[in-house]
Amino acid sequence: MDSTTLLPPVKEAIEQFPHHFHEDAASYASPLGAAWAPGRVNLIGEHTDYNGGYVLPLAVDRVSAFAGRTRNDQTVRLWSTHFNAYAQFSLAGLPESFEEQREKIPGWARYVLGVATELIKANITLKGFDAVITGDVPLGGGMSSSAALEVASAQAYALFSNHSFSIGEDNATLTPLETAGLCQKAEQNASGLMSGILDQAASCLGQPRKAILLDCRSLEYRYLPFEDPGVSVVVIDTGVRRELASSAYNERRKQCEEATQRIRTLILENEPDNTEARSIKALRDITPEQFEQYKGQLPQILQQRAGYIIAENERVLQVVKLLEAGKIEEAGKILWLGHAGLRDEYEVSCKELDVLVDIARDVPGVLGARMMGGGFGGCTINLVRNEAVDALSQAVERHYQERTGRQASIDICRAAAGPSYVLFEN
Ligand code: GAF
Repeated sequence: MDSTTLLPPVKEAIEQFPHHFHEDAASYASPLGAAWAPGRVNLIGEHTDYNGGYVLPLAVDRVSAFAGRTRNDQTVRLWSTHFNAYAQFSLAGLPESFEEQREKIPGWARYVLGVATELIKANITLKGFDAVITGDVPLGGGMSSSAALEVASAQAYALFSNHSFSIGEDNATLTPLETAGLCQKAEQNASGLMSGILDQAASCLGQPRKAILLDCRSLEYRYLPFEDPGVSVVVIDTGVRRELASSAYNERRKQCEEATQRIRTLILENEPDNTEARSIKALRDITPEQFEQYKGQLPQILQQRAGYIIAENERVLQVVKLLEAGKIEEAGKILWLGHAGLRDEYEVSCKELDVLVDIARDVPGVLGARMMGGGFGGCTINLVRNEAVDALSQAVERHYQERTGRQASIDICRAAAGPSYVLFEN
């Protein structure tokens, strides 16, 4: 591969490798190689993944990248350009040694250790390697930097284990969704966030100019053309990072499970002949009509949580229909509704996210905006007519700092491919 065509973080990782790992090529078991995977945006379908519902993400043109060489032993040594720090762990003794090793390494390296652990649990043999990690997915910024890191790790293990296993569609050891599932478990074990599969699946399945409609229950997916040349996907980062976000996330997950159980019980008590109700496992299985009928018997908080999820799942299907009919303007309108639900019913927004969405609402040519990802910080996603991007950017510059005391940053993203790698000759 011509190195001039490589993505900037991949190039950077390749350039940085000799500065951080000094041994000469002869002491390694492979030539220099690089592996990378993208972050994601989610058009609609927030918090629906762990409720067995639908999501509509795209992988984006921002990646986490590894460049390195295979070692002759079972050690993994990493240098992170983001954190200016080394980390090291051993593949020997995994999965048993996972928890002990996790406590000894920094947070970012735990994802890489977590992925090794899941691969080894899946009976895959790995080799140690040295690598530099770079990336241009904003860290903790709502574009799934951690999923990008996990999926890039999986791709790096495949590459540096001399392809003892492969990731991909035809005849590969792991399909993209199997890889996503392993990376999801790695995320949960590394960070304690009981995440769904949205982020890792989007990273694994990415394709240029395509959105991915994923059914998180059946794991069936299909691609939707997403290439209106007149509309940009604009991501605006609030600059807010909240440490406690994962406990609130896990709490939402529990509330959804509780709401499901209660509604199921109510249906079974009131409709003894409704055999289908016995198979209700998640909010995904409850229709809007059933919810309307029984919601009055739920505690207020569960009513709100379940109401949001059931409506959001419907919103995904509406957006899909509208995009397929070429009605992007109408699709955009649904994003505003999604935000209102996340703010008022699911209560995972924050002042800064709400301010960004309010600012966007006042800019003509913004078709829709909403907070994206787990919430409590991170970013908003905005569908914006190209000619309105500058106006949005100016409006954010003018009003965001004044209303929040913070600085926001703006990015335009394009739908991009999933994980990949390159291996050089020497
Ligand atoms: C986070 C999680 F990791 C995802 O699984 C998903 O639940 C998302 O929040 C909310 O839609 O990114």
